[in-house]
Amino acid sequence: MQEERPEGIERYDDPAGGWGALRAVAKTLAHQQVVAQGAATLLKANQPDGFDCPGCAWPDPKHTSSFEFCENGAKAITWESTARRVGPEFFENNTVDELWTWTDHKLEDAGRLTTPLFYNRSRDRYEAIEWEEALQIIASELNKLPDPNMAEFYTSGRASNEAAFMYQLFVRAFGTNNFPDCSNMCHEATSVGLPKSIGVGKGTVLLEDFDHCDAIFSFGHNPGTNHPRMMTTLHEASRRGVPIVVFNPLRERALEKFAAPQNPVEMVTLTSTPIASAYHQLRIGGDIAVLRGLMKMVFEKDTASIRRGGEGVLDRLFIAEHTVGFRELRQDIEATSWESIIQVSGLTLEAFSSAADVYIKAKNVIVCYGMGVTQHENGTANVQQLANFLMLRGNMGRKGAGICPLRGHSNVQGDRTVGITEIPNAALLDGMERAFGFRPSGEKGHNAIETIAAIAEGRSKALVCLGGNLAVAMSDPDATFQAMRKLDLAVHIATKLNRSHLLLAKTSIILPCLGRTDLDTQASGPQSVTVEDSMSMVHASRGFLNPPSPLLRSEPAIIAGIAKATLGSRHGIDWDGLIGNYDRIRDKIEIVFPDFHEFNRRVRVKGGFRLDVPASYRMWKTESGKAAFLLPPSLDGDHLLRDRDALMLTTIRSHDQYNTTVYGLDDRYRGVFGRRDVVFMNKTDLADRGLRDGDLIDLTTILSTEPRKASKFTVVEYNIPKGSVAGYYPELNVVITLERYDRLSGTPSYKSVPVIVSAAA
Ligand SMILES: Nc1nc2c(c(=O)[nH]1)N[C@H]1C(S)=C(S)[C@@H](COP(=O)(O)OP(=O)(O)OC[C@H]3O[C@@H](n4cnc5c(=O)[nH]c(N)nc54)[C@H](O)[C@@H]3O)O[C@H]1N2
Ligand SMILES: Nc1nc2c(c(=O)[nH]1)N[C@H]1C(S)=C(S)[C@@H](COP(=O)(O)OP(=O)(O)OC[C@H]3O[C@@H](n4cnc5c(=O)[nH]c(N)nc54)[C@H](O)[C@@H]3O)O[C@H]1N2
Ligand SMILES: [Mo]
Repeated sequence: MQEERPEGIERYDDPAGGWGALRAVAKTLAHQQVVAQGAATLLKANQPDGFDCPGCAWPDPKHTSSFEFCENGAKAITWESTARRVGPEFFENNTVDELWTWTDHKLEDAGRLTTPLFYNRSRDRYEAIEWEEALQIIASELNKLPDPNMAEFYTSGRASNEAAFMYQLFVRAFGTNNFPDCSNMCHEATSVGLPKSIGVGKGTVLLEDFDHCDAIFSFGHNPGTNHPRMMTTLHEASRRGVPIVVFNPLRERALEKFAAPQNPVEMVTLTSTPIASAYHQLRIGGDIAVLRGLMKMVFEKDTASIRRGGEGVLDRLFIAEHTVGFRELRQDIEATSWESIIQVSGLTLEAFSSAADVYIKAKNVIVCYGMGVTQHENGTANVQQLANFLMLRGNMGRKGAGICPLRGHSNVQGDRTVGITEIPNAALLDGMERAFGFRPSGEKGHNAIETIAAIAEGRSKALVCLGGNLAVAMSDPDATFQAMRKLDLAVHIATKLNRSHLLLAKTSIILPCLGRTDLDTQASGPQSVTVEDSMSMVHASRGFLNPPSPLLRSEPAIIAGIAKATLGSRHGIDWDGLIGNYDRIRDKIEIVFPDFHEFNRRVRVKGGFRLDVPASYRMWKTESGKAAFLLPPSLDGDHLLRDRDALMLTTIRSHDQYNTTVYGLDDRYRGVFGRRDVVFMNKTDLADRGLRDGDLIDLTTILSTEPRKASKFTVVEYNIPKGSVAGYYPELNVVITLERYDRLSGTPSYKSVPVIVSAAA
């Protein structure tokens, strides 16, 4: 009997990758009308003289590789290099009021922006404006503010090092540290959590460490969709017999089995390689419980080994020589009951025992993790417990072992490195003084959450966005949209139209910029920019396509334009000189951040260079000078959920989206086609609520002062642990209230939202 499923929900039994991935790319190329040019463009991605793929921050084998096929990289590139255009006529035909009713997909799919735009309220239309006039309006609005701290300067992680550095220079010269950043919604828990543990807020492994590891533990990331080139690494590791232990509430297909499109045998024989050696479906938000359980199991096995006259299973030398806090941690973990660990994590004692055996048996272990770990109220603690777990056996700072956060945007890590931070340290201020002869303010500025609060309360009146789609990416669109409409000035530097641009301020301006794939020509000729990947490798990126319109400017040039108009000759910065040749920007970066010594020379070496990560050679830049075992939070909070009959909601990316950019409506590997208005639920949870597969439901937030509701989603019976629900970002951001975020890092709790699920009203 054919089982009856909701519309658009199908079984998907194939491996990830394979022919399905090739077919998807052909379809994307056709849709964006870039077949001829597009195919050639793809071949330039991540090549020594080509551009850095804007798809993700996974490194390349020295950026010298032969072409690596990547379905979602191809989507990101063709989405940018589309033949579609959004010019003045587009806005003549569509009022902002009409555009507001368009979907996020349709807005961006309209094509590349071609001209600076100024919003004309009397006609409710964006209209073309000359660059100089736009820059003068922005300058006069910014200079009108009684206090520079009333302006907010957002960065999305696609900006190059050069653009980000120019931006922080301008903003600091203007006089504020208000730097909300996409990183605040992403890996801030890593940037804040790891320095306390190991003295650096970045990953410690290099790509070649994967060739030497004996086990990989994967927590809360979905590489088949979000870091597809990582599948090459996991595929190789699996074929080498390396166990890959996965902790993820959903059975992500690419973590189960993968057919490498570059492997002719798998392609022709329709076979694939298993990826996970063990797959543990923990409850959403259960990572602290899982890590407590894993460490408790390691301690029990250690005690047992010593009782038998063995040496134990811990790396006692490493712990004694390199760490502090071990005894307190062990005590705390051993005092946690198995009962609570099992209840909160949703995993069995046997699961913990087998995972601990893999961990103990392996000489070198790498832990990889993504948003499933960071986007929780205890996101920072989650990251720190991963470090604890690794350090029990000295898996930090040696070949084949370490921690590997999977960064988001292709240069989100680099933007931070070159000064996008709301909390400048003394080294940064000293560096700026050395390079530019003025000392910027050291006062703490706003992160993303604080920015929205400041705008909502009228304390901030101007917002400049270097890319991104802040309003849609943030929690609670009701509150966020309302806030943004109260601004005096909104400026968006962007490649494509999105909803944030339609949240009108008194003065609204859109400035169209070049993308990664576009040729950037300045006074001295064609320019390269630089980016830093997830493994702290810095390399050059050069676009080569003819820009979509002669009016477009590069991001660094736009920032210099705003700076010159706003600051005039203040601080005597030669804005035009810096833009004329980006080598000069890099010379300044090198003065501010000595880690970039000989920047221009080293970035011209094939493959680029690595920034210093002291923890990767066991140098701990912490307060104590040692790596620190830090105590995890307790598991007590969990009863709040059970008492209220609530479920924990997580929000995830589909296979056809890039953050708020929705390429299409399919989520192939999860068997969802042509729709995104679904939530995944466990069979028992459905039955308990008298619900059936395909019913319409509402989700209501609890444990927040102002509850929010998401209405009329279709429920899909799914293989997900009891007590857990999952659905798509950004559609479900409506139920994530602004007050739910990690107090240590400011990261919104996008992946643990307590909700009540009921039949749709
Ligand atoms: N194609 C594509 N590539 C991208 C992006 C994109 O949108 N599209 N976005 C880029 C950006 S900015 C980022 S940050 C990364 C994001 O990359 P990922 O971190 O892979 O992104 P997500 O889809 O948010 O979710 C990750 C996984 O966490 C799991 N998860 C959910 N809740 C929990 C939990 O409580 N515990 C655990 N252990 N796991 C959980 C989900 O099931 C999912 O598999 O990718 C980057 N690359
Ligand atoms: N519920 C929920 N919310 C989330 C998340 C989640 O997992 N769940 N994830 C969070 C995460 S990890 C992140 S990183 C944020 C993402 O937040 P953002 O980085 O703000 O959002 P994006 O969707 O990546 O931004 C897309 C826009 O960037 C612009 N753009 C694209 N390329 C370029 C370029 O080269 N230059 C310029 N100037 N503009 C460009 C285009 O106009 C496009 O519309 O969302 C966060 N929000
Ligand atoms: Mo991200």
